[in-house]
Amino acid sequence: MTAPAPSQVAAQTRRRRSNWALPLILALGLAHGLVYVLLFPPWQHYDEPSHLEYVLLIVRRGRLPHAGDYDLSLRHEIASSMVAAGFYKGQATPTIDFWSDVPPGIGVDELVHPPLYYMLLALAVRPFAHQSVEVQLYVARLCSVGLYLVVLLAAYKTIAEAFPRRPWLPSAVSVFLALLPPLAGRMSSVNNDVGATAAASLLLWASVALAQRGPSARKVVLVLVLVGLCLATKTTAGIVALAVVAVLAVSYVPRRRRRWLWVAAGCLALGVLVILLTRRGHAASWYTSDPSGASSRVSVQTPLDNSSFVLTRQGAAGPQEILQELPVEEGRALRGHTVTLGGWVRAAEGAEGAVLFALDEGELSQTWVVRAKSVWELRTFSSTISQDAPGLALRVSVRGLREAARTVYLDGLYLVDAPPAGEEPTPANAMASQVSAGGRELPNLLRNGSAALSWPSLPTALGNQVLGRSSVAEVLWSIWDWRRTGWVWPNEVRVLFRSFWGGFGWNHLSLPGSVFYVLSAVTGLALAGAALTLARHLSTASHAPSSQQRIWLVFATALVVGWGMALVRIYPVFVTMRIWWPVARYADVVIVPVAALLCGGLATLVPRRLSRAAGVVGLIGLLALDALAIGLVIVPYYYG
Ligand SMILES: [Ca+2]
Repeated sequence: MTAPAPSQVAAQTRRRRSNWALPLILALGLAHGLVYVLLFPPWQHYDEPSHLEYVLLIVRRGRLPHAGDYDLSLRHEIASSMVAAGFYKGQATPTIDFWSDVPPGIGVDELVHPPLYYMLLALAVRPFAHQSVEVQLYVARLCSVGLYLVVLLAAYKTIAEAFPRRPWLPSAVSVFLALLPPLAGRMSSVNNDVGATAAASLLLWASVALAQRGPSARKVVLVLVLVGLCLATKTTAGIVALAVVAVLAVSYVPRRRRRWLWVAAGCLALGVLVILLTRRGHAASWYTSDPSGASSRVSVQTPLDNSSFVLTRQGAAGPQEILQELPVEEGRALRGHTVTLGGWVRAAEGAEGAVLFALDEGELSQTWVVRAKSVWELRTFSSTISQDAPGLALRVSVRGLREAARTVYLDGLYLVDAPPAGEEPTPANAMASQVSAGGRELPNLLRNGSAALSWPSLPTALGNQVLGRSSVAEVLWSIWDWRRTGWVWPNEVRVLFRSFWGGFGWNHLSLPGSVFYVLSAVTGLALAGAALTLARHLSTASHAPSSQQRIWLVFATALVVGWGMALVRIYPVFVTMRIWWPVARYADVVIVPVAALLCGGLATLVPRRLSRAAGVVGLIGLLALDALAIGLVIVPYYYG
């Protein structure tokens, strides 16, 4: 008989340790999750009322609801419970009219989401269907806590599989996830992000196991089933899953053939680029959401040149509305000023009718309806901008207008920082970059007022796909329009950072500002450590087994896609409409790689002999963060 090899002994020790570590961590997560279930009064998480409404519609009807669906009595129950639970603390409380057929508002419609998470909760809530909506809410929250435990289990197993030479890392990562206060808050709420996080974490576990041990029919089927599960839960999880599986699949293409794959991918990218750059239908700097494939720009002879904007009532041959927002500081510089705006207007032969000009200043909007005739006419309006305008946008539209023009052409659209003079201001050149008014030339504050320039446009089927709240085309244009939108980045990164470490409820509760200085330092160190590990890994990458490289690839793909999607959600940026600052919850689907990055990164910086002490410090730090969150933020706000 031979003695077991040292590696086998180590593996046995690890197994023995994991035997008690994992149940303990799950118990910790359960206890923490339950504390957060009880800590938050009903409806106090992101869109919790409308997420629960989805569940209860399934329970009451025994079938899936469709977008825009509602049950009047259910709405009344939820809305009155919100009032009773102090939902409108610090704001005007709406009165619920029980005799009205119009359902009271309880938040944004969630019925557009895939149903899997809601179906799961409906199964659990069904036995309590005769109880009050609050009881049903708490039952649903308990299901979410169950999914929280799934995430902790998946995290432990994923990291154990991925980094067998770091036996302490699975515990560190899963304890971090079990104790991170905002995550415990979100994972104990009713929200499909909870289901998405669980589904995506399971998929990452299966993908890492496949990468580590090599593919087998059973593993491949499991991964594909989990991709389906992600897609059926939430788009964010589905996109991460598809990206991870695609990258994993490519990594199994033999090296020689992979070169051809790169060539093919390069050709495809080039093709897409050519299509983007040649399909230049849309007028640059002008936004339209309907239908984004229909061009806002046509060749029509105008008083200035032969490029014209076009609007059509049906939105078939052209959009129904175009809009341009000034860069924030330019719009705000006009506060209190009287501006003059206008442009050339003509309807197509036999398509005469109304067209609306609007100057949007956030809540306020100044509008003018004019009749477009079959000859070119110059229209001029003026308005004084309010002192508190958040920004300024010009909109021209036939949408929803009575007797709207069927097809209307526009050119030389302008906005100048001057009150109307005696003589009508006129675009002074073909580009409409200058406007002559009262014997002088003023700069046109609108870009591309003559529709002379164009933006790349997408095929309608792709451009009209909805990403979050807006179309793919709008998102791409606004990224392209970085001069106007680039200012959001520093603020956006700050919002993501703060909501990750210390945002609660609807992100209306936050840890005190000073705590974030410490957290910035911790995050900075962790990222530096992770970068160091990555550099070391890359310098020895050719020696590393390919399974290890695949695991890095899976994690890197998940991180880039998960956080990339969260960042892109800010687009399109219009200060004259509401800006929805994306919060860290949108990246929860990749919370396991994030925790691995932070814990692993910090550990890299600690000498091996101090690692146990560092672990204890980390644990104390997390408990302190939790104590601060509960004692300084959550309890004083709800129970103070
Ligand atoms: Ca023109």
